[in-house]
Amino acid sequence: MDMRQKLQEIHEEAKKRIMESEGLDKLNEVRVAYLGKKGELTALLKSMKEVAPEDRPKVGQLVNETRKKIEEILDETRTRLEEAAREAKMKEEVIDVTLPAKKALIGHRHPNTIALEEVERIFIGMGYEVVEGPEVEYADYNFTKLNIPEDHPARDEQDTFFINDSILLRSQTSPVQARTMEKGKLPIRMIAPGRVFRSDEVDATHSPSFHQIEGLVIDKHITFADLKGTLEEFAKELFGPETRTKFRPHHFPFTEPSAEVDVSCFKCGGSGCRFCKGSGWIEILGCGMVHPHVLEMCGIDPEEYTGFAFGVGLERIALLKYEIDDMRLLYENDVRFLKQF
Ligand code: 2NL
Repeated sequence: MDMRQKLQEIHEEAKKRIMESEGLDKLNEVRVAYLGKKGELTALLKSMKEVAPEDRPKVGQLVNETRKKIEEILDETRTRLEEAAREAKMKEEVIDVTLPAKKALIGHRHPNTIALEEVERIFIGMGYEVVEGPEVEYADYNFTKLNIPEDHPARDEQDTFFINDSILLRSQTSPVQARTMEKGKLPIRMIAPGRVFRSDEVDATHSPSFHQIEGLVIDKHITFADLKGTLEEFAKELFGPETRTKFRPHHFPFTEPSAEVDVSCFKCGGSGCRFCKGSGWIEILGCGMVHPHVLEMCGIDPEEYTGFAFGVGLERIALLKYEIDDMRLLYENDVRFLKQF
């Protein structure tokens, strides 16, 4: 058979098979079949000895040309197939940026924390220190040094969680202040925030564990006027500049005289509403001049120094400020509740 015709046939056939190749693997098979060591073109070159010597250069050139042509189509097709494969892969990996993102649930500061930080900010602004102390206390610091004698009803098992005769879960944060006074570094301007415990039934306004912030100022010449001015300023900062305060006589064993403080209702301004139960006033704290006996028991000379103290329920402030009607909501830590403040 004519060499030229044979080569033409191989070329046509190879071209057809290349065009029909569906992937890079198939294409490689075709390349091996025609251009490989045992491929058709190689076989043809080997059969050159059958060609007349004078025709050999011409035939050799033809074989090489055919080889080149086949290589060209192979290259083109490989590029095309690679491109197609790349595009298919891209399509598969495409990111749908319109898909809604997974919502990341973030935590939230507790209303107690927000209220505490607000109270701390106000008193730090007036030069107070924030001091903390143990939740498990000696009855001595929780009661005796605060002028609550052995037979006082506040010591009753009904109110206080005792660990044994002399150790208990503190029922107020005053022991922190008693400890500070005992250290003897005067003057004192401090607040003591923290968890306290009382054996109360749970309801909308009570819990066996809640938080208190107590304040204490001890210096020479401290008077009830200092107490009034300080707490009036505190109330204005906490509830707004229009807030008025009312000091009602009261009794605490650790202060004399003592008072309870009401603030004008920040909802109705004092005219009376559902929030203040029609009275126009809301009770927020207890206070008084530190009892001389307390000063004495804590190592301070009441002839030289006087002082005032006060106690606020943190939960009470949080409930009022954020208009929460049930204290139990503060202890559930439901994010749907917490994220509202
Ligand atoms: C209230 C009343 C009060 C104090 C706490 C106090 C502490 C020391 C000495 C004297 Cl070390 N007093 N604390 C004084 C008056 C009232 O709390 O109703 N708290 C929620």
